[in-house]
Order: sequence, then C-alpha cells, then structure tokens
Amino acid sequence: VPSPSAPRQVWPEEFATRYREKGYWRGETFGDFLRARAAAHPDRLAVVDARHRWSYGELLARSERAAQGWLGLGLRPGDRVIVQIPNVAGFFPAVFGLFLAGLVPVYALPAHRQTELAHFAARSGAKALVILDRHEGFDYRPLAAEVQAGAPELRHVVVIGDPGPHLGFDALPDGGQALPQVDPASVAFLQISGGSTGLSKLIPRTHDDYIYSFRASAEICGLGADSVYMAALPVAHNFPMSSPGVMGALYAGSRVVMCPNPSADTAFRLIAQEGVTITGVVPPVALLWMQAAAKTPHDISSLQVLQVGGAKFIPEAAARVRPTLGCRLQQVFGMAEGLVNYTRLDDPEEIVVTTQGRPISPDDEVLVLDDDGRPVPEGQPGHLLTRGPYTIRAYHDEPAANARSFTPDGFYRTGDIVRRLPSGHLVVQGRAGDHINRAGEKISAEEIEDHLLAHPGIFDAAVVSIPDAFLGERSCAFVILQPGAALRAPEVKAFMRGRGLAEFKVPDQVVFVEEFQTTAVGKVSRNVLRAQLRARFLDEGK
Ligand code: J2J
Repeated sequence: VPSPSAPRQVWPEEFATRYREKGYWRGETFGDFLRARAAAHPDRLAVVDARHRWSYGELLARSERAAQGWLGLGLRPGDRVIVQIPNVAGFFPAVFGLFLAGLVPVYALPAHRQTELAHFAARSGAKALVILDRHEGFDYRPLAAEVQAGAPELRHVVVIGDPGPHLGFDALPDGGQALPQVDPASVAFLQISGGSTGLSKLIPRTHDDYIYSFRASAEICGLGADSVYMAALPVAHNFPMSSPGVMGALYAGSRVVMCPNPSADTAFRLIAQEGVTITGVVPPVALLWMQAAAKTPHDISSLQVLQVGGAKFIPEAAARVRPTLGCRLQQVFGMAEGLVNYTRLDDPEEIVVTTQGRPISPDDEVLVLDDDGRPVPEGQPGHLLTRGPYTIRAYHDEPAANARSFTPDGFYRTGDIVRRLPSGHLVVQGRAGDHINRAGEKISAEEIEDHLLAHPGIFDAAVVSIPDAFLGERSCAFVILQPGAALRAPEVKAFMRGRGLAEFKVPDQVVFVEEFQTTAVGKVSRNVLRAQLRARFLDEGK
C-alpha cells in the first residue's frame, strides 16, 4: 500500500527521470537503509550518548517499536509530527519510527520557543509534537503544553524521558499493524528554512533526494565502518543532519556520537573517549576550540577532519585549524533548501583555506548572475542560483515566497553573493538578502522588526547585521520611540524575550534614533534603509 497522503515533491518528469537514470535517486527510503544496515551488521555500534550505546540492530528494533507506537496513537501515513529533540540518542528511534510509519517529521531546533513552534504547527498542520523532557537546564514540557493549548490540530505531546502531564514515548500503545510501504518519491520530512524574509518556511525533502545528498556527502568525506561522526551542533540543523551528518554516518555504517553542547570541554572529552574522527561546527565554535586547544593540551588526536560551515570562515582562522587542532579542515557551504559545497579532502591547502568548496553533484547546476540576470565573467561576484537532484523546487505551501525564490525554470535563488573559480570552487562574498547570520543561525530582519513593532512604545524599528569578530555578525535593532515613551535597551530586550522567541533572535544591541533618513523620492525600501543604517553605524564607530 503506498502511503496515501504523503505529498510527492514534484520535479518535472524529465529531471526526475534523469536523476533516476544517473543513479542519484535509487528508490530507497530512510526505513529501507536502516533495515539494510541492521541486517548487514546488527551488532555494530550505531549511536552513542551519555546514557545509551545502541547497535544497529537495537536501533532498528527501537525504531520499529516506535513506528507501532506512532500508528497506535491513531496517526496515519502522511501526518506531520514536530520533532524538538536535542542531541541525544533518543532522537533516532523517534524519527526513524516516524519514517517507518510513513509519518513526516517537522524539525524544530532546541532553541525554538512558543512563537516558532506555533508557527510550525500552523503551517504543517502537525498532529503531534515529540520532545525530550529536559535538556541543558531547560524543561520542554511546559513549553509543549503552551504550544498545544494554542494549536487545535496538535492532538498529542509525546515525551522522551519523564512525561509529566503528557504521553511517555516508551508507553505508546502498540498499533499492531503492518507498517506501510513508503514511497521513496514522497516527502520524508519538513526542514526549517533560515527565514531570509519573514517567518521560517518549511522545506519539503523527499527520501530520494535527501538520501542522495548524504550518501554522496559520506563518500566525499570518506566515511566508512571505522569512522566516528560526532554531532556537535543541534542535530535538527541540516548541516549536522546531512553534510554528511548523522544520516550520512548511519548510511555509511559509521558510529554516531551525540554531543549535548559544543563547548570545547564537552566536545574534547567526547572526542577522546569515543575516538571521534570527524565532526562539523560553525565558525565561532571552531574559534573557541582553537583557543581551548592552544591553552591546555587535550587528546583530540583521533580527529581527522573538522568541518566548518554555516557562515563564512575567514581565511586567517581557516589557516590555523591544522596547526592548532592537528586535523584537516573541510569547509562546507550548504543550505537546507539543497545545494551543498565541500572542499575536498585532497584539495590543495590554499583552496581549503580560501574557498567554501564545490558542489556535491555533477548535476548541481550553478549560475552566478548580475543584478539583471546575466552571467558574470568567471571569478566575478554575482547572485548564486542553483538547481539539481537534491535542491527543492518550492517551499511547502508558500505561493508568494515561491514566486520570489524560484525562477520559472526552477532555479532556487539562494540570496548569496559568490565568486566561482575556474576549478568550480565557490567563494562566498556576502548576500543580497536581509537576514542576519549570527554564528550560523539565520535571523530574518523582518521577523524581528515585526516583534519590536508590537511594543506600544516603539514607533518604528529596523534590524541590521553588524560585523562581529566572534559571532561573524550580530544583530542590531535601530528603534524610534513613540513620542513620550522612555524605553531603554534592557527593556527592549526583555520585551523581546517575552515574545516567546528563540534566544538567538533577541537583538544583541539596541540603538535609539530620532528618525530614519528617507530620501526626497519618497519611501525608501527597507533594504535600502537597513543598508544606510548599517553604513552610518559602522562609519560612526570608526
Ligand atoms: C558562508 N555562508 C554560509 C559558508 C552556509 C551544510 C552547511 C551549512 C548549512 C547551512 C547547511 C556557509 N560560508 N560556509 O544546510 O547542509 C550561509 C549561506 C546559505 C545559508 C544557508 C548544510 N554555509 N552559509 O548553513 O539553511 O548564506 O544551512 O545560503 O542554515 O547559510 O543556511 P542554512
């Protein structure tokens, strides 16, 4: 029985046929590959965290039980389930259980709060939410209750650990049903976009396209039976999920180590304990690790490859990775919408240090265009557009955003400004859009401005990115107060905290201004205004 209601992501037939003929899409599902690995090497360790060490066989058994549990709740193939689980082993039975039952995970980050979760629930029509009870000092159960109270379709909250008032993951009723035949061309899960304008969009990824991206990534990164991949960033992020991430590692039959937070202390201890060979971090984490390694000696000699991505890693810092950490650097420039670029393990050091890599696939089509949509000469900066066997053709249910973000012939406008070298390697120069890339977390200026405007004392607000030596970029809110209002920066930040947002979205800095300069021509666009404010701020800072 094909899963009845899981939508299929539609690439035009000629493309789908080509991607199948070339062997990129192999008609395999998440459930298929886990079953195959569990059959091939049931006793090999698959997943490790502070409390669990599960073999491939045990992981499959737990996932099949979970699949029965999901169906036992009355969920039906195609139904969406929000997954908000940090880096613990329990992530895997939960999501592989969903895959095996033909259900569709919607990945939320551990940092997301009521406002974001409510948005995901509304956009996806999710029927359930699965969480870990608590992590790093935060209790997710009251948050889940609050989300459920505002989302009529969200019928179940399922908790790994102590369920409190909710349902326990280990106590789900056994559906006692045959698991469905899952269509590999169907949407496997919904990933969260960085939200370059407005609120985060949902990104539909199919089994076929996503498995291709991490299978090929695992090959590029040389993963095999002896590799140990550590998830240092929150695993719901596309980078640690799939580049090659935990999924690429499991596909390759490697071991996955779940690191609860990326502090040097925690990460270095786990690297030594578990013999980690490869992990991926954002630039600020790489900087902290290099600092820590220079200060006190640690045994991280097992680490062969440190991947850095999510935001620009400056060449000066990139050059220090090998001398300070004693491992190779791999730069990764990717996006949850699809295209991922890697420097290759055998690229010359110069390329590894100064570029953000080249695409995974020979069929990744890359355009670098000027403002008028014409190709720029090689080596010149331009807008990056892309299309290929694992890049989406549309967001989930977003007609307006889709019209903006995709060309009529299906290229995704990444919003990034890049240069392409003759070797095909890309150098990220900046971006055209208006989000803030804060240590790899993408924040939409528009989303934050809308929250600021909800304060009765605020007349207008513009949020811009400011270069930051550690974070790469920090967020700065320029605020015009209502006449008579007397707000200070801490009050604005406290107000934003009360909006139920991920903490990383609270502006790092608040600057009060009397007015926004507008031109005589009339109302300037928000983009121009933000650029003016940023320029003035940087000027005055000098
Ligand atoms: C500069 N900017 C980068 C880099 C991403 C692997 C790695 C990262 C992501 C990711 C991912 C960058 N240098 N090395 O999904 O699978 C910025 C670009 C890009 C945006 C995408 C993966 N690596 N970026 O970061 O969806 O602006 O994915 O368009 O979170 O991050 O963000 P996101």
